[in-house]
Amino acid sequence: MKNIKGTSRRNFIKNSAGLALAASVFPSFNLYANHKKDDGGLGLADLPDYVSWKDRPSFIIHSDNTIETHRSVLGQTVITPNKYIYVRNNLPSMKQDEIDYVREGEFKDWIVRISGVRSPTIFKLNDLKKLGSKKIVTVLQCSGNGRGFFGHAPRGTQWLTGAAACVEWEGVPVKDVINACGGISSKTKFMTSRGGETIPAMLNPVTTAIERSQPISVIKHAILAWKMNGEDLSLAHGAPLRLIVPGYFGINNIKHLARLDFAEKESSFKIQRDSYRISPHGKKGPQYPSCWEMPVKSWITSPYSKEGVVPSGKVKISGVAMGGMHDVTKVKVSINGGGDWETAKFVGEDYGRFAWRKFELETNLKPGKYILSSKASNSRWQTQPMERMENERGYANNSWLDHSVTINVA
Ligand SMILES: Nc1nc2c(c(=O)[nH]1)N[C@H]1C(S)=C(S)[C@@H](COP(=O)(O)O)O[C@H]1N2
Ligand SMILES: [Mo]
Repeated sequence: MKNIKGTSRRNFIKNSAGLALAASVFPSFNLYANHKKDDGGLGLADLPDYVSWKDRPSFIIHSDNTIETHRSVLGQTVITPNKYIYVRNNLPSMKQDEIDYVREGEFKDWIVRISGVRSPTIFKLNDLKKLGSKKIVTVLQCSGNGRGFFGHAPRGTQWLTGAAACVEWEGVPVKDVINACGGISSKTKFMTSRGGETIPAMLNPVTTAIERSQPISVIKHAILAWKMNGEDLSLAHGAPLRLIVPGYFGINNIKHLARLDFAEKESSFKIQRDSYRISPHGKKGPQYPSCWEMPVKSWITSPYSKEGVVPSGKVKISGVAMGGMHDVTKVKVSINGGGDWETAKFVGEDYGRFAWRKFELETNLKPGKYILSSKASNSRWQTQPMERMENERGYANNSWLDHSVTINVA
């Protein structure tokens, strides 16, 4: 059996100081064996101001714009409370004064330009809200979640399991917006959305702006959301309006939504054309698949490092499982690195196919070392693979082996 990935020399050098400190605080720090980037919420850095309202101990801070939720924090509840939700910004998050600047303009409100429809329209947020609203629960997950387990240290944030959350959104269905604009042509193949971040004048928007396209089929479920878990969207998560494309990777869920377009072609902006492509090592370009639909995936959230050594006897193994585009129907758990599998039971609420579910398996463990793994399947018989799909930028990792955890039972 293949060993769970060790840490590259590069990461080791970067993190050895934090590790030494961590080891002195948690004597059982060896549980972090394959998670060396995890500072365990020890407070090695402060949260940046725009997310200072979040719960610091629950995060691994990779940078001001890449903040990951600790493994053991997810799955305590099905829906992830806002203060525990990861943050990822390609461009710095919009500031309140930038949003106010739009609001103080001609329309006296946040505006979204809808084009590629029969009657192109500039909507004020307040008027959008009058078109109707619905709630939907989805998994929000960065395409690079699990990148830290790849063997070739792909460029980008070394996310482990915590660039993911399960969130209830509230907003207007995109279909209702299209109808209010007189509909779209039958030739339409893509929906393209753009974030409202101010692009400095010396930069070319084509290479810097956040603009993403998805196949037009996404309008079946997509919404323009202004609420996240019952609260108005925060600056960090895309105030005041955000596109939600259920089942699609995080990057398609455009924050600070400023434009929505319908067209025959996908966007030619760099972030759509060249970035977020699942390409073989050393290759890139628009001919490779875009980070769109998320695959079936699960991972164990407890028992995990924070508890230190796990007492022997009855142990409850739990985690989260998502079906991608289809309902998650089954999760199997192994305590011996994938040698034998037992079916876990789902617990907690079922919020539908785009949410994740919590699973649990109770078992008796004698003292020793165990490799815990989980493997999910969905209603289309798609099952989490043992191996990740190798790719240059380390996207879409759903390997059960990579996401396994080692525990010491005493
Ligand atoms: N406007 C805008 N939308 C964006 C981004 C961004 O930088 N700007 N980042 C994307 C990426 S890569 C991810 S993973 C998610 C992160 O959402 P969160 O910060 O609310 O967790 O937002 C996506 N939407
Ligand atoms: Mo992302």
